[in-house]
Amino acid sequence: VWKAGMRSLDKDVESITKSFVNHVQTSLARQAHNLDDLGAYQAAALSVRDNLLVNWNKTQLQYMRKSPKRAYYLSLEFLMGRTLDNALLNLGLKDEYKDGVRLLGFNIEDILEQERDAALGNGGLGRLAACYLDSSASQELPLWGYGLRYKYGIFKQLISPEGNQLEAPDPWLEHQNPWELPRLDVAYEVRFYGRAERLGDGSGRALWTGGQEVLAIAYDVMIPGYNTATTNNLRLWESKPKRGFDLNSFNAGNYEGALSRFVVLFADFFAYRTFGKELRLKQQYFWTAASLSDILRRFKNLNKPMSEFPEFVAIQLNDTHPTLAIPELMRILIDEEDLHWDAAWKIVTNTFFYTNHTVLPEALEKWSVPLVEHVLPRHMQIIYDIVGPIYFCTLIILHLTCQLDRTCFSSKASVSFIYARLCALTMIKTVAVEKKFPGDRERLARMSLIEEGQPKQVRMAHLACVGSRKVNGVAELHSDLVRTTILKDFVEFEGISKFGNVTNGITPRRWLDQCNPELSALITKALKLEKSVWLKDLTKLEGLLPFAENKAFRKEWAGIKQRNKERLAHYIETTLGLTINTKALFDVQIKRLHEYKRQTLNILGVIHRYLTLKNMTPAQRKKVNNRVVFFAGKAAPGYYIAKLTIRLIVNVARTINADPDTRDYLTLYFLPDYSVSLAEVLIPASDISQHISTAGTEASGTSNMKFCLNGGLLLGTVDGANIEIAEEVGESNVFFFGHLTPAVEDLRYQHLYHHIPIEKKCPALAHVLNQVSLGLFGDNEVYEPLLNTIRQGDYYLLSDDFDSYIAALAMVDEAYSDTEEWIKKSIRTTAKMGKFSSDRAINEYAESYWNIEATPITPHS
Ligand code: 26W
Repeated sequence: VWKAGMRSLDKDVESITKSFVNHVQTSLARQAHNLDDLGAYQAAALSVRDNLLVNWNKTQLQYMRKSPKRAYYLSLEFLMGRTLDNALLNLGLKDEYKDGVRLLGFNIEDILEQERDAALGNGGLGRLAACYLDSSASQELPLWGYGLRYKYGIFKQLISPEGNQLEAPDPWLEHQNPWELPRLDVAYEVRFYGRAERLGDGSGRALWTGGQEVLAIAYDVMIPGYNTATTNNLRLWESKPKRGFDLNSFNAGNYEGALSRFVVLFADFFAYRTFGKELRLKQQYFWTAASLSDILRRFKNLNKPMSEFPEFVAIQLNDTHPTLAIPELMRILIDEEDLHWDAAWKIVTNTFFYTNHTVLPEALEKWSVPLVEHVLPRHMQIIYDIVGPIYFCTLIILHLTCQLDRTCFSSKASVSFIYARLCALTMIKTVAVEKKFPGDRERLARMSLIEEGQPKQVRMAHLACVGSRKVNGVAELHSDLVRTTILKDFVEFEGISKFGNVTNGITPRRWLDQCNPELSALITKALKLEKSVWLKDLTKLEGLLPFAENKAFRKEWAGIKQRNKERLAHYIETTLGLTINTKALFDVQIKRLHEYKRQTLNILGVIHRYLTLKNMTPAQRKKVNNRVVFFAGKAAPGYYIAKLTIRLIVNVARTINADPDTRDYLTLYFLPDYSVSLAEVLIPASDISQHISTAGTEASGTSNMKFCLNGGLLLGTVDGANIEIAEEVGESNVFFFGHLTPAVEDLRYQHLYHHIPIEKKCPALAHVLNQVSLGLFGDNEVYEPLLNTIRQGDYYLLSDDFDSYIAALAMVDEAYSDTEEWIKKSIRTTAKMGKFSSDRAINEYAESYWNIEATPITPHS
């Protein structure tokens, strides 16, 4: 009876309209005749959700029945963007819904525009997580995401009349969210603070009591695969006070006390600057503890011995943010499951995988020891116990070599426990290390999980590394840098095979088919393949190569780029009231504002172009390519220099867009509030995009892949995934400039110790800086702190790369003048982007890291 009653997919227009009208009347309690676009969006979303649920139920049921090994992607960020269009595409119901809502008097495009972005993250790392969810479902891999159900997404960016970034909250859940399923029955207790007392029986076990307990409640988001029934899950945790609201404190005006039982959740990576590091640490623990409880409960349903945990579970740590999962799993296994330390450690180190996403020292997470001790006393003990044996063994050896320094002993480690463990330890390994590096005390200090200082700090990257089965970077160059810089000592200690690379990828569903439907249709026509074939095997794009020689095809290709520019111009006209010259080259740099990404280099290049144009006669100007430069991106609220860069861009735009001498040849726009949805309009419209980080600083970049997939050419440095893009598309199809990674250290040294005044070193740049200083763009003096970062120190090497940057821009102009050749480059670029599908990346993780297999969901189960 149950089976007969089971719902199936709405596949035809009739059942779609029926379910739509049904939701209008029942779920929304509204009348069909006065329904607005927002209501229509909600009804459409609810009816699509019913369809997703059919597949979601089937998928979860089959995972339960077949118990395949599963992978879990722990990420503090998921930049999902909008869901409706993607769900329709993946379900294969786009045309049906388009027709269905039209019959009811609506336009699908207008309905799609109603949806707010789910912006639960900051940038590349969060969007990567979203692409990986799409790919894992599309590849039928049993993977779940775990994250936080933030009350506020990343802040909304406003620009003041002076050009300053202002931040406004993003209460994205204000209107109800049709894409989440509250699971009020899935709840776990999470403890903070309190006391941890070792049992003192030599077992290393402890009792953690007291403190504060909160509840983690699950909200599920369905993740449909493209053209498959597989529908995976993203589970987001919300926090609730455990025993009701503290009304007494509340009424006494002690709001903070009353609220302290919640873990208020902010997506903003930098919110902790305002709301305290303690909040961020609590968020991290809250989410990892809830996720682990959930994973363990699912494993226990299998009735397998704990030692088999790693055969059924792989946990991916997206950067170091979830690293507390390592001591937390140790705590559960030892204190609650009664396992011996070594057995527990074996399980842990076969379960976790760690991906590093940056080598910038200021972005490597460290937690102060007193803070961890206060919030998570038991975890601090465990971290010391992880450090202890390695540390003690080596110390004993150092003692034997008469180098023992008593201050090295950590008072917090349980000496008796560690001595007990010492006997069991594989001394051979330590002795081998000692043999290899006799008495190398500096190495010990470098490798420690605890950094000495006031206060001492836990180095999360080291903890993630020693607690994981494998470690990887996100592009070849970056993975090399991980191996040779931040984790060099660990490579020498543990062997190189633990340290791999998985070059990032992007989902071609959202980043080509959805955002550029015309181009997708042309590709389908040219390849003579079903769209579903090449969208799932992106290397098929190579079949476009011969079409670069086909004039009629080139015309179609260029026509699409032109219409995408017009679509962007229309969007800007309607949202910002600005008129854009669509007959110009569109030059785009969109990403988080950061000194290492060098938006400053770009804006100084724009000023250089402006000054050059000013010096030309009208006749000379007429020969110059028209150019429209777009910037978009958010600065961290506390990042003064990045905010100043925005202000400079906005004010340069104001001046040059108003200059009658030049405005036909050069205009500039800063588009506020960059988001996934804005990227979807900007990327298909670009002729050239800029990825110009100082060599060795951008781990990978992923928007570079998105632009190239959409036939935009790349202007960049030899950094991150730019290098691999150039390898694929050929260096003749990219515009590279600037110093290479190995030169960077030397150049920085020279800046410090052999300073050459900028006027001498790079007169063109000095001239540009002086014009800004002289107030050409208003705001006298305001920009000095920004300009001085270049005049003094110049850590990101703008003065070293400026001349070659200007030369590269000139090459772009020259290449763009030859329209037919340019279109050929554009076609060839798209054709060679197959490698950068996130399907390829997720399969690499599945095979070489997690050891999980595709688990197809049979439609009739
Ligand atoms: C100091 C700036 C900063 C702040 C935070 C850099 C990096 C972070 C995060 C901890 C990590 C991050 O977002 N890294 C980005 O990850 C992307 C996905 O792998 C890469 O494409 C980007 O190059 C990398 O910066």
